[in-house]
Amino acid sequence: MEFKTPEFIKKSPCNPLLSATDLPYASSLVFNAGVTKYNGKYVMVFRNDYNMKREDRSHAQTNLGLATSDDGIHWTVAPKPCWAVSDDEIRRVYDPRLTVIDGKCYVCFAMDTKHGLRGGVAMTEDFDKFEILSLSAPDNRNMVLFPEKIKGMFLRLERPLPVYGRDANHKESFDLWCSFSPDLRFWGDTSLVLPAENVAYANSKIGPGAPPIKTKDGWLCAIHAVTKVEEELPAWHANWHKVYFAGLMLLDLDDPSKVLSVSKKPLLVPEEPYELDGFRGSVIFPGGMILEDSGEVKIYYGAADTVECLATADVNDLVKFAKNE
Ligand code: BMA
Repeated sequence: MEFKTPEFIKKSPCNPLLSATDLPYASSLVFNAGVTKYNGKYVMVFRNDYNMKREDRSHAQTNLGLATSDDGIHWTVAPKPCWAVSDDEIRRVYDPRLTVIDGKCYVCFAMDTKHGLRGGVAMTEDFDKFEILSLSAPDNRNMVLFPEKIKGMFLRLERPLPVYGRDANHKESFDLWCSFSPDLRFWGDTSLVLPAENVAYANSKIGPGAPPIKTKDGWLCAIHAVTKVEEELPAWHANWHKVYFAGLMLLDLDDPSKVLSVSKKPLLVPEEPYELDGFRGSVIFPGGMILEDSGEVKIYYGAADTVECLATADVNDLVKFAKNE
């Protein structure tokens, strides 16, 4: 399997944009951020794992941190974390994705609980108070919201983790689904969007990455796609055998449950030192995409579960790539 990030993608010379040493509070790993533009600023909510042993994050604690920026490249981290939940039932909230709809910022997040993994949607106006609007039944996560209602309904992509139901050849293979909601609380009309076996660079799970951006050719969506490999990959812990790529797909503008095309090759391939070496090397996990007026798209991604990074590309090149042209 020899993949390369395509030439039209520019990984930022400022990478990593954010790492543990940039935080004014306890931090071990800073990654898998959601990013959007809100009230004239770039806003990032990132995952911060702290209090961990270098080779073991199973007992690490997690909070969400806030950073703001005027250019989307240089970030100022707020003095304290913006969201942390942990009690008898909830272990942590993580992997946020941000979508602004009608002037309000919504955060999709994953939640580890004593009784399974849940995906949720919260609303915030100040990045200080987060009102949880809905939480899924276990196991489900990697939710992303579309930036507008479609035919009067909110829409989210999501990635359930079926353990018993998946057929024998695809036991550990999870797919990308979507659900509709009239109010962001009640979700239904769930359907399968993209099965993992339809992604050429995944032999394991896939999932939604960044919230979709609208183009004239369809909704442009980043996904993550996981390939298991024989050899052990560099990581701070033993026995790591997965490569996480970013890929792209286009969904129908009027009916986003319909896939128009999926890139046959990965969009972002782990190849830089900060992507290959870290808590889990070879992991690229996209969580935010911003379309600028110039046509540039900023793609934010967690690298190696250790740092937060940026890649840029022209929107037309991304659409062509998603269409395999
Ligand atoms: C996924 C999620 C992500 C993480 C990735 C690689 O299943 O847990 O938070 O970045 O694994 O470890």
